[in-house]
Amino acid sequence: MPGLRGPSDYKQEPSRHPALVINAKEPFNAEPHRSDLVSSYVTPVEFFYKRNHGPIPIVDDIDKYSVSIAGLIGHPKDLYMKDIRKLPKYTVTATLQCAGNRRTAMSKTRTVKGVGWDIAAIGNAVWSGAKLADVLELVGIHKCSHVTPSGGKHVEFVSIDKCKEENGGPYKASIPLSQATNPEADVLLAYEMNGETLNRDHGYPLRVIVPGIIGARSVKWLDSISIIAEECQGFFMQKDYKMFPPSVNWDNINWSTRRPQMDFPVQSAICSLEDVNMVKPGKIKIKGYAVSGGGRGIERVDISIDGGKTWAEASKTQNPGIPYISDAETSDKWAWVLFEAEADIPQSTEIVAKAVDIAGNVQPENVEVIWNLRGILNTSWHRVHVRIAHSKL
Ligand SMILES: Nc1nc2c(c(=O)[nH]1)N[C@H]1C(S)=C(S)[C@@H](COP(=O)(O)O)O[C@H]1N2
Ligand SMILES: [Mo]
Repeated sequence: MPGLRGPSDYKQEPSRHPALVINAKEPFNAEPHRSDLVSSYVTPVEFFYKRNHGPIPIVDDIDKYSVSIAGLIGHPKDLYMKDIRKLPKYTVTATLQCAGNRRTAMSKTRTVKGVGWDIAAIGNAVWSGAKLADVLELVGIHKCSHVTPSGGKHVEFVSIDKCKEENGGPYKASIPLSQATNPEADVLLAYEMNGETLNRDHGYPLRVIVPGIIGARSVKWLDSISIIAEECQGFFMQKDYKMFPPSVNWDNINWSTRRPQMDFPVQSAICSLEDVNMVKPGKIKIKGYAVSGGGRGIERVDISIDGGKTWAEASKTQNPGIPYISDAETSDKWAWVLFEAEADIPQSTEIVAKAVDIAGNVQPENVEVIWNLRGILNTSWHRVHVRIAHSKL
């Protein structure tokens, strides 16, 4: 692709904030400290987790950069940035979460394979760009289509980065055509993040944002779009990011038995406390995030200060000054809520958070029952241990 290129080494990586916790250096995978994650509703770009599978691509000439759209359609087309910017610009606040978020805690039950993430492989940003539904209309695909006349049912996004899992080929993923062409699904080809031009780590010059599903489908550094009959056959759709039952191990795994994970379940985590914090006896603040997939709002966040025996409800917020209502038009349906509770901690204890979404889905109590060999979707109750530091009189 002229204008955009994927390097084969790590000599030209962008600079990153020194406060990030680096889980892997090459490819670069990092998350903020949990306490930095909940200091604002919108995650600052420098504190937004970075999840890469290869070296970061380079734009040599933005005027030459184009996205080709081809496959099972009548009129293939190359779209330049100016064509994409000409389409109506939409702004969507959406939380992106890596399916591997909280993997390290799952590993403690039984070893799992993958980058070890704490609880901050998640972030909430304001994304702006063109709606994919509008882009696809330019190549003759109507809004809310399930299939194109020539049998296209999926929309594949192909990048330009060199990934070792793809034997040096690019990262790719697909979503159903019905989601891609549904304006209400808010799928974007985004060129801005938090009101600024997308930076290299997050997909400059153009990335896909698919709200409400695992981050793996929001392809960065978009090079081409292909309308295909079956879902994408790439590594990250077929040999990764699938959820297996706890009985499946590396000796008996059969990848084709499971669907690629798309939607994510209800999730929450406490970010104001580390495991194990020493706190003074008395009132402490318990703050964190809660989010669910599929645009399902958060109905409730329950907090326990006795390891899950008794519970109290936390308060929830999104935008300052606007009360959060789980299914209201005024709420950001694709975004997390931040929660807060105050509690008196008389003795050393386990503090627990669990969220409930508007469908009544609740996080599972234990990680053991959802353990899976790839360590994805750890949404078990989040627990932190605090110890009381008794000052000597
Ligand atoms: N081209 C490309 N797109 C990609 C990836 C990648 O490695 N290459 N990683 C995916 C994964 S697994 C996640 S969780 C998100 C992370 O996006 P971020 O780095 O902007 O937080 O991007 C997705 N898109
Ligand atoms: Mo991910």
